[in-house]
Amino acid sequence: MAVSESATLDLVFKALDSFRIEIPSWGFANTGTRFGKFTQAAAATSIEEKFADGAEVNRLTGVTPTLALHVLWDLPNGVKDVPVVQALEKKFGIRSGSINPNLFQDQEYKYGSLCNPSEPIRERALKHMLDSIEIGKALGSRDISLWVADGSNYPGTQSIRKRIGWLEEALRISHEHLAPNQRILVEYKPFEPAFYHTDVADWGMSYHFAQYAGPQARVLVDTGHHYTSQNIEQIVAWLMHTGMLGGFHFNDRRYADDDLTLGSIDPYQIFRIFHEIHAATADGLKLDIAYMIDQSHNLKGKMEAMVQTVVTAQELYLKAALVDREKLAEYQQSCDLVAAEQLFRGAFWQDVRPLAAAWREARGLPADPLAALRSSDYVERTSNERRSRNTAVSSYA
Ligand code: RM4
Ligand code: MN
Ligand code: MN
Repeated sequence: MAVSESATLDLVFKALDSFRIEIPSWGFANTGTRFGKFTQAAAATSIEEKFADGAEVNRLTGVTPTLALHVLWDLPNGVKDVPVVQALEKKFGIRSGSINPNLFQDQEYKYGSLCNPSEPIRERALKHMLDSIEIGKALGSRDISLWVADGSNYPGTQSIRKRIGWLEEALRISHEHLAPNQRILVEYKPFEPAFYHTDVADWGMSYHFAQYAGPQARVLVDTGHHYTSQNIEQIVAWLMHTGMLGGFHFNDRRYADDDLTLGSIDPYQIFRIFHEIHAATADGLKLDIAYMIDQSHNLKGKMEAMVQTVVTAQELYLKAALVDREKLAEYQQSCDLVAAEQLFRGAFWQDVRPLAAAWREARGLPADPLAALRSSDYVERTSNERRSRNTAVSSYA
């Protein structure tokens, strides 16, 4: 093997060994659009089945050792459900990942949760935050991943500024309850379910709230939560520069929060984000980034979509790791635009699939996890087991 080839393999192994990505429990359950749900026979109908599916994705890919949990969907009895989850961790060999408070589906939250004008409702929402933090502590999970669905639909109907103050206060109190290893990640989203204003609409607002909360709070970037053609890698660069990048919710989008599978519309964008991260790491920035998938698949098979996503994430992470950053820095310095762009895009165009397969084989994993899933009987078996429980269809009206 030529020296440069073995140097490349070294780089590939280092990059893939260091990459882990969290999968969401809700990616395995029946979901849909606001017009209806389309059920799948193999969809997980319980927390146990979500753990089983998550463990199978980890068995096939080797890089998804944690499962993100949504409190009301997965721990409907709050902290009391922790032993159930711990038993499943043991049984299936994967751990609980980020804890996602659920502040959007209770009737009380019609006009908001932590930003609701009613003090008792805000207190109820805060209590849910504190319960979520306790769940995180009990499960030994680090991140509380907070998405606040609050906002308003009609101009003049809410005090935007009062609501900022209420959220600041809730985050400050929540932060006081964190264990030393815990973090709060503040997610932003420009619209939906509120369409006139959302209380945490963009990264600047998340940044402010995270800073206000305290030193263990960071910003969470959900790639689906941006307006069309927004430069997400620039946001990522800013958050790394200021030490405020906490993690990602990965998915792809054509319009907004479509939750399409990662890289299905614009793989180059994810490559560009990973490039910023590799470059910052090489420049010595201390980063602690939680890579998480936030997708719900209602057209593709859930297991297939998840495995496809994990493999795509690895490939894009790897392509970005292979950018010759020293050369690129020279071209950037001398403003040789064409050379810089050719080098950058050249890394994106490389077919890294054989390299990823070589890494998997060396690590005792299936060389092609998606093919391995398709040739296994996992989906057929779980379809047969779960079919009778997957018949309920809910409608929009
Ligand atoms: C939101 C947001 C949150 C996710 C919910 C289900 O749009 O992305 O992270 O928990 O969807
Ligand atoms: Mn999200
Ligand atoms: Mn979303």
